[in-house]
Amino acid sequence: MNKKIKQEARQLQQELNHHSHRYHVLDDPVISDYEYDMMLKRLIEIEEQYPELSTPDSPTKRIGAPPLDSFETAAHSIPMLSLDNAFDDADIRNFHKRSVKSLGPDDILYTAEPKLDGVAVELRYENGVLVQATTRGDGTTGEVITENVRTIRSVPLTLFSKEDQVPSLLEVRGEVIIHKADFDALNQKRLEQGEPVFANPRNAAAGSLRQLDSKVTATRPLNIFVYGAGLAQGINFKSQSRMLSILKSLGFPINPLIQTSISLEMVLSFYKELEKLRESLDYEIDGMVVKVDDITLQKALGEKIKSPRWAIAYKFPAQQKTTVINDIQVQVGRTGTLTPVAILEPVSIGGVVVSRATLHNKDEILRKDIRIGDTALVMRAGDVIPKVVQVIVSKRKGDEIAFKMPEICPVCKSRIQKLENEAAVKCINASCQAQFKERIKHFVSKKGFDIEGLGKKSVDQLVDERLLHSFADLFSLKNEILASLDRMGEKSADNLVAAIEKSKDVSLRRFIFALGIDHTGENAANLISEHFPTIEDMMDAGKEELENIHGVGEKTALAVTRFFQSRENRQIIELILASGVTPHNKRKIMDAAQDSIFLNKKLVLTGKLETFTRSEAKKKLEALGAKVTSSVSSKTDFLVAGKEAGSKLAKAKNLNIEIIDEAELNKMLQ
Ligand code: I6G
Repeated sequence: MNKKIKQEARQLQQELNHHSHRYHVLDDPVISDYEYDMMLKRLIEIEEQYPELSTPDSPTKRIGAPPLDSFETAAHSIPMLSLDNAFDDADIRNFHKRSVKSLGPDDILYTAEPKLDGVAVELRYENGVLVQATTRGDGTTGEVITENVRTIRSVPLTLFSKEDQVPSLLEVRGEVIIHKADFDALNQKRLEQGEPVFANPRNAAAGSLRQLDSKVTATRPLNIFVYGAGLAQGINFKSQSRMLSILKSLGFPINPLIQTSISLEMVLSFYKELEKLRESLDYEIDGMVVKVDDITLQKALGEKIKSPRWAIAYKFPAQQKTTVINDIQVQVGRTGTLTPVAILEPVSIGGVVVSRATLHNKDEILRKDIRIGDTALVMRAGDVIPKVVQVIVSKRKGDEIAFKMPEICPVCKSRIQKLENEAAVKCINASCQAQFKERIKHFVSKKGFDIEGLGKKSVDQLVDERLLHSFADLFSLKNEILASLDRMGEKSADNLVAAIEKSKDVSLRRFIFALGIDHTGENAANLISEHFPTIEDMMDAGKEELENIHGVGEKTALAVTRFFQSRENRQIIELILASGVTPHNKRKIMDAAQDSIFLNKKLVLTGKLETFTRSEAKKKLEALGAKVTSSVSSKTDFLVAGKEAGSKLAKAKNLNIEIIDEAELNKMLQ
């Protein structure tokens, strides 16, 4: 192998790790997804040809390794203790008093952080490279989950450190979490695929980390925040706050809400602030962790058998309450699935009144033995739909009624069917109004056409008023008719029509997702859209072609082909396209970029453009693989000079850079 290839591989690995950190940790990418994908593609090619260059810290390791038969275990160098709990301010004041009594001065400074509701892990870096990741386990010994943790994009595979400052050993501790929105999408996908749903984001994170096949873990939206260190050699931390800033500079994600070096009173007010913030955070927290900041003081306070004396968890009140199940109703979903829903005696949980809870399916009701009239423990967690945790059997009076799944659809009254190997039962009447309403809601939802102002009630109203008979009707709704509806008015009607018009510029990915085809959630829609340049290509594809797309399963392939076999569905899509909907596609853009003259070229735009705005031009050029920057340098390949171009034009001339005007640009774009 020549030296050049070796160098190229190392450089790609370093650059990709750097850009992955900018994207997943700093949320500040400086290159396009396309550029990243192209670099990764090249690295995969090299590593396939020269496997010896595929080092443990190579970004190609993010996609998973061959499956394991079982997990090995490893002892923690320093036990991962648990935390004592505090339940009110008095408990925290007592914690402070005990610390003062032991240490002397009463002006102890603390660090306070949100207590993430995830899975604790330890990451071991030797000479700056991630070599092992373990679960907390029983605190002394954990399971080795290195390959799974390598797939988490926000975990650095190598530490960001100057060569002479890399710690010879560093164990970092943190919490693996799944964001609420990602959790909802994951569960939605599992429901669509007939798999059991995860109870909460923590369970989903734990289940994902315990996969023997790391390729499965790689498909789960895991994230990490780190909060501390285990054994460390060649690096010294003076305080908790210094440790956090050093860990941040080494490339680890640190929770941005953490408060460092604060007084006891500030700790208590931060707790109140966190309680208020909790609902709006996009990940789940169940309290706050308070730590004595100075590590010399931490050492002086020491540890008990199971928990440190220098830290404590101030828990939030439980998000669970008991209430009575007044009824169990059956809701019809967009694919016809009947979902039983508990109608609850309204109860306030964490400041929100809860009156319904999902029961998922009849097997779940049987498993939990849920009956109408039962007193039940109900849980609400963030944005997740409230659910019944368990019934309190001791509160039964004997008049509770067992639930029976109806044999006909509660809305259209047609017969229902139980599908083989699935817990769900379905209304199979394709023109069931309840299904149709849900399909429209899905079509216009945020992840679909994202039509602002078209909420659930408005969809029900439009269907009830017989203004919608298919997706295509949405695009011919008229202001005057909408304005005459109850609770609408002229202004809302105009806004709605404008929002519908805006939604016509939609990605192929969203278009496919919006169609609500069975087993075709966001992920499948994305994979399919990357494969087919246009919707027409997708409509004409056979099951085999769809199945051959990596990540698309048989069920999805079958559902998609069935969907497009229907003449009615094809006609609806044709009508949608005829109304001006233009699905655009990354694959098409990537194909176009492959042979574009702008690929990897650096461009600067200056002066006034007439056929498009500066940002439109930038978008177009970037889609073709160009990098558009704001200042001219010797590295600039082209300067696009519009009318009244000034100093940039002069500089480009000076540097002998190729200058093109708007007409030429248009020609080149074509
Ligand atoms: O900062 C922390 C967050 C979460 C912790 C912690 C934790 O457990 C899940 N546990 C300990 C023992 C310490 N800090 C010191």
